[in-house]
Amino acid sequence: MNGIDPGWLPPEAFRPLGARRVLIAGSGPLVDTVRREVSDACARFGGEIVRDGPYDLLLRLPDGEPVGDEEEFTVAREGGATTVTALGGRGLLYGLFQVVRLGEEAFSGALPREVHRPATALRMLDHWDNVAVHPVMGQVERGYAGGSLFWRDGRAREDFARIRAYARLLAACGINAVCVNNVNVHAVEAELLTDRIGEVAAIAAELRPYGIRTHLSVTFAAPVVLGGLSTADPLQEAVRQWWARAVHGVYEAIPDFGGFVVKADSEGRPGPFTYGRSHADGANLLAGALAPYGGTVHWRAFVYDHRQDWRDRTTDRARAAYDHFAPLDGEFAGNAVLQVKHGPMDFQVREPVSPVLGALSRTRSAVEVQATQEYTGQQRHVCWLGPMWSEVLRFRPEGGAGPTVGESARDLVAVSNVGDDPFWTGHPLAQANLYTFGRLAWRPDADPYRVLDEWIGLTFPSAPERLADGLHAVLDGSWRTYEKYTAPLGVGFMVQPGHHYGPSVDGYEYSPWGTYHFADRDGVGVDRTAATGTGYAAQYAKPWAEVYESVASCPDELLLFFHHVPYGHVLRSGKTVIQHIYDTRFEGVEEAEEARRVWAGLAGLMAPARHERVAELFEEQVRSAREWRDQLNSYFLRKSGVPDAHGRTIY
Ligand code: BDP
Repeated sequence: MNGIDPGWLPPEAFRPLGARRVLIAGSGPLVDTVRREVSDACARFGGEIVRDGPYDLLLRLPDGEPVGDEEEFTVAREGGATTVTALGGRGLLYGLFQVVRLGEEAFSGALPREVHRPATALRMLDHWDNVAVHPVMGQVERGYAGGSLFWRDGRAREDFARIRAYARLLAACGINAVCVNNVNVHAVEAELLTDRIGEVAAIAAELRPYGIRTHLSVTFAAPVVLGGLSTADPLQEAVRQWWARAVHGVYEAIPDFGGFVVKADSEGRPGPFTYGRSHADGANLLAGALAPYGGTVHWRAFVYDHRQDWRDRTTDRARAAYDHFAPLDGEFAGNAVLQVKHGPMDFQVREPVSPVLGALSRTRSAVEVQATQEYTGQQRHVCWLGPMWSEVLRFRPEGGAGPTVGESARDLVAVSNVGDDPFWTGHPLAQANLYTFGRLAWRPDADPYRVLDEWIGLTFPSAPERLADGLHAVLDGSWRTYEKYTAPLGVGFMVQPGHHYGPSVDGYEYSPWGTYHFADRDGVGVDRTAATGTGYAAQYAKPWAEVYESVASCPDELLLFFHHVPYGHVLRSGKTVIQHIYDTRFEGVEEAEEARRVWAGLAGLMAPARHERVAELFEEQVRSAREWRDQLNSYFLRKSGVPDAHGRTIY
C-alpha cells in the first residue's frame, strides 16, 4: 500500500477470500469499511460481493442496523457457508479479520460456532509523540521508529494514507483507542485541547473508520496556561466550569472522543498537590467534565519523587505508587481509570507486578506496559515482550484462586513503539510486540507463543517452514536473552543515564532518581523487606508479602529487587549470585550470537530490504550485548574479588 510496509496485513493474507461469494448485510460507517476491505480483496483475488443468492461468506449485523459499538462477534461454518455475526460495526470488522487469520481454514470443513468477546473494554496505545520537536526528547519521546505519524515540527501532519493504514493494522489486532500526544504535555501540546482541537479531529477522522477512538493527553494546569485563570485548584468552581467548557468544545469537534490521559505531580508535571488536593480530587474534576459525554479520564499512577536525596537510603521509589493511591481506593469517579505501570519502578526488563494492581478493589484500573523498548534494547535489539506481559497478566495478586491481573483490569494500555519508519517500528521484528500487545489486550490469558506464531503466519503468509521456524527461534526467547546479558536478578537500571541505552554500572547509583542497586564489596541488591528494609514487600497481599519477604522463598529472578545478599549467596538454582552473574552474561551474548546466525540463514526467504535491516541491527545487538557482558562482569569482579569458576576472561 503506497510503499508502506503492510505489516501483518499483506495482500496475500486475503487470498482465501479469492473466488468466494461474499454477502454483507448491514449498514453504517464500519460496515462500509468491511465492504471496502472485502471488495479490495475480491478485486485482487477474483471473489465477488453479492447482494443475494448463495454465498460462501456471510458478514452480518442483525436487522441490518448497527446497534452501538458492541465488539463481540460469532464465527461459524455450517452448511458449506461461513458466517460472521456481530451486534455492531466493530464486531463485524473484527470478525472479518478473524476470517483472515483463519485463512483457508475458514472455508474448509466445519467450524464449530465460536463467540469472540474482548476481555477488556479499552485496548489503547499511548503515543509519546510531541507536537513540536523537544530539545532533548525529539519528536517522539522514547521513540525508536523515526518521526511521529501524527505530528511534525509543531503541526499535525497530513499524511492521512499512513494514519489510515496504521488504524487498519491496529484494528486487525483488536486495538480500539489511541492517545495521540505525549503524557508530558508541553506548551505547544497544551493547545491541542482548545484552539488546535481541529488538528486532533482530523486525526480522529482517519482512525474512526477502523473503530478507533481518539484520546488526548492534557495538562492539569490547562485552566491557567490556556484559560488565564489564576488557579487550577480542582475544588474551585471557576476551574470546574473552565473544564466543562473545554470538554464541550472537544466533543463539538470530535463527537466520539474517548477522553483524557493525565500525568500529574510526576517528574515535574503540574497536579493537584500544588493546591493541597488529592489525586482523587484531580481525577474526579476531569471525570466530571467528561461524564456527560461518556468520556473517560485515564489518570496515571506513575507518581513519585524524582528528586530524592540519594544519601537518604530509607526512602524507596518502588513504594510510591501504592503509598499515593492505595489509600484513595473507592474515591474515584466511575469514569476515572487509574492507569498503573505493570511494575513498581519503570519498565525494567524484570520487575515484580505492581502491588497497586492488587490494592484497588473499588477503582477501575488499566495496566500500562511499554511496547516502545526504552529499557529493552530500543528497537535495535530483538526483544519480544509477549512472555513478560503474559506473566504480568496471569499474576494473581491475591494468590490461590484470586483473579489474575488480566481479569481485573478494565483496560490495557501500551506505550506505542510506532513511528514513520518504513517498517513502522524501526526494527521490523518489533512489529511482533505491537501485534502481541493487541491480542493479549483482547484476551489476557492467550498463550503468547501462539500469538507469536499467528503474527508470523500473517506477516509471512507463504513462509516455508524453515522461515517460520527461524523467525520463531529468533523471537521466542529473546526477552530472556536480553535479560541475561543486561541487568541480573531483577536489579534494574544499570543503564546509561538520560537516554537509557547501553550499560552504565553506576550511572544512576549516586543520583536523585531513586533507582539503586547498592552493590558494594560484600553484596548487591535492595533490601525491600518489612523486617530490615524499606517495607515495600509488605505492600503485597498474602501470600506474596511472605514470598517476597523471605530470601528463601523469593524467586531467583527477583532476588536483588527484594533483598541485599552477599555474592556467595546460593540461589535456588544451586549457583552463587556472583557465578550466576558471570554465567548469564556469557550465555546471553552466546544466545544473541546464535540468533544472529539463525537470521543470516534466512536470507533469500523474504524481501531483501527487510532481511538486511534486521541483519544490520543484529550487528549492533551483538556488539552491545558484549559491551554489557564485559562491563557488568568486570564491575562485579572488581567489587567482589571473586574469580569466575570457569576461568573465563573478564577484563
Ligand atoms: C519513563 C520515561 C519517560 C516518561 C515516563 C512516564 O523515561 O520518558 O515520561 O516514563 O511514563 O519511563 O511518564
